[in-house]
Amino acid sequence: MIGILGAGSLGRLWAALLPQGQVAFLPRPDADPGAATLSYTFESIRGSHRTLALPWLQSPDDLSLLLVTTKAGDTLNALQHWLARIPASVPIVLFQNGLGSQQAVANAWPEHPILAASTTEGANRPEPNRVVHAGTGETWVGPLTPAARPKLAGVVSQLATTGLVVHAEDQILPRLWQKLVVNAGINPFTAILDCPNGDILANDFFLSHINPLCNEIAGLMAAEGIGNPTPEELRQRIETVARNTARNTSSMRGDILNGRRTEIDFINGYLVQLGERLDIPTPVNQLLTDRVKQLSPH
Ligand code: NAD
Ligand code: KPL
Repeated sequence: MIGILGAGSLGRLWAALLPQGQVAFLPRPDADPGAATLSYTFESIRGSHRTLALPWLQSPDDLSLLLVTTKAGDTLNALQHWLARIPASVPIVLFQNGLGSQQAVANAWPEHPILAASTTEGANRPEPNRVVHAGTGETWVGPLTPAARPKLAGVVSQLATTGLVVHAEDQILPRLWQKLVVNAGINPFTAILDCPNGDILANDFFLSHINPLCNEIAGLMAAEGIGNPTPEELRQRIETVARNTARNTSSMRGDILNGRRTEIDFINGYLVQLGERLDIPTPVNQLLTDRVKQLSPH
């Protein structure tokens, strides 16, 4: 059985596309113990609809793979509740955006096969029981702990049964950084300016902060040995994604509009903490983190 911890937009997307009968959700500790299944309507990328009723996991012993699709800030707690009961051989794939939560999980359970995924699939939940596969992309999966290395090929083939494009990636950290750069350069601006992704590009606040932001990130990447991109290359990458997703509401703006906690601590906030460890000043990341925190509940 493939377990999914975090029955939100992304978790329900994978659950809808994995072979039915082989997938179950792990309940929240506060879940209604009486509910036998989780029902929702799934709208595919081609616009077709189907209604699903997926079971809650009966026993952790049944798990062959666990996908963790909680938000970054919930992941450690959510896993803490389950990990003592999950057989130590079960691969655990972390789907969180940003950085920091993945390392925290790998450090807490170094003997487990822990993997991280970076995905450009997009899913949202316009109503509580309606999940939309809004954009299709690619998913890279790679090991975080030594025990995950021999599991990588098997995990990738299980995920590929969805029909989504899934790649094995030995060096997952640089992949996670690539997404982090894009999220750090788009998400806080859209949240602060309360605008769709594309609208940041002509805004004075973005224009006055993007170069110093990219300088900070390039300095951190060089110090961490994550390639050696120039600030200009980072800016181009950020602006290309903002143009390609111009009408999107970013996940961070969406969180603020819905009164939810954002993932800022794992995006620009992670870069601030890394800067403190490496003695590299990060005033723009700090400013963006502070401004987003003023807007969201913590
Ligand atoms: P979401 O808020 O829709 O889903 C998270 C789910 O986790 C919620 O249903 C919540 O109830 C559940 N949860 C929280 N604590 C839990 C616990 N202790 N036990 C069990 N469940 C718990 O978020 P999402 O959009 O699905 O995103 C999940 C992660 O995936 C985020 O880190 C996000 O950045 C990343 N991501 C999302 C997408 C996407 O398209 N939605 C794409 C790429 C990456
Ligand atoms: O990943 C995203 C997000 O919203 O978190 C981007 C790439 C900015 C697309 O909206």
